Amino acid sequence: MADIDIKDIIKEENLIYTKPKVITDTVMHYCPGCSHGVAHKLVAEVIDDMDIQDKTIGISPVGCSVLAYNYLDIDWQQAAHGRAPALATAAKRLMPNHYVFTYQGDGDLASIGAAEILHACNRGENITVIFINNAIYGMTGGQMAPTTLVGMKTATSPYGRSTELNGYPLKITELIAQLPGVAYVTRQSVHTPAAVRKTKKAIRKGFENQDKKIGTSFIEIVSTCSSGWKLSPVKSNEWMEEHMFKFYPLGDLKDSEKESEESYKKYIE
Ligand SMILES: Cc1ncc(C[n+]2csc(CCOP(=O)(O)OP(=O)(O)O)c2C)c(N)n1
Ligand code: SF4
Ligand SMILES: [Mg+2]
Repeated sequence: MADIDIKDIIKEENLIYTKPKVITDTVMHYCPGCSHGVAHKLVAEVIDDMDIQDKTIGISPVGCSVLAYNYLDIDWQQAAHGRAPALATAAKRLMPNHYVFTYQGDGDLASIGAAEILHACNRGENITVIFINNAIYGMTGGQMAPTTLVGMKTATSPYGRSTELNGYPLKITELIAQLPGVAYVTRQSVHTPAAVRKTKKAIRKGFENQDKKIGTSFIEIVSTCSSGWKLSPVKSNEWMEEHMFKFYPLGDLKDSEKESEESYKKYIE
């Protein structure tokens, strides 16, 4: 067999995978098994594929993904806890030709920022929202979030979430889907290659909807928090499939590209 030099193999035309251009070389701080890293990569791939690196503005939250601005080489604003939709509103209105997205955890979006997200979506702001629902406050040590499942143990519900004491988990995505200003609502995950592909498609659609000016796009990613859940990465995925997907089923909740007027009519009837 003829000798093959490594340089003959490592060639542009033989490349089957490469890191998205938009992802920086900074080492991510996320725990092993955390969904944030995969979600970041998908946002970066969409920005690469659409060739919009120089006209994308991300609004990062407070939470484990507060440092998202270190990992994606685009313009960023960092919002106070829960206030990303308000900041995104301002950025998009001032720079309507830019693609503006928020990236928010469930504590950020569904708890302290519940008012901001509902009003921004109800106004139909022309932005994309990426909602990382891991059912816990990951960054601050695993406290209960509005999205924590009934019976789920967290630092502040050590015996499991009790409906009597803590009420029911909030399906904020279902609430948002009812708002006439919202064009597209979907719930996805990133636990398998197939799920990753679907989520990427959803994020791309969310970004492309900004060109169509049809209202807010809202993409929930049901996610793992291996550290907060105190499970290994593999067990976290299994636990998510078994418990999270039952309460937060995957799929599209709304795709009203053609139905915006119709949905408003139904709303006022
Ligand atoms: C105004 C304000 N209130 C509370 C906090 C404390 N805090 C920081 S992150 C966080 C929760 C983060 O949870 P989540 O948004 O679900 O993100 P995750 O870390 O799970 O990705 C809280 C309560 C804060 N930084 N600012
Ligand atoms: S604490 Fe949870 S959400 Fe935060 S980086 Fe670790 S696994 Fe991810
Ligand atoms: Mg969280």
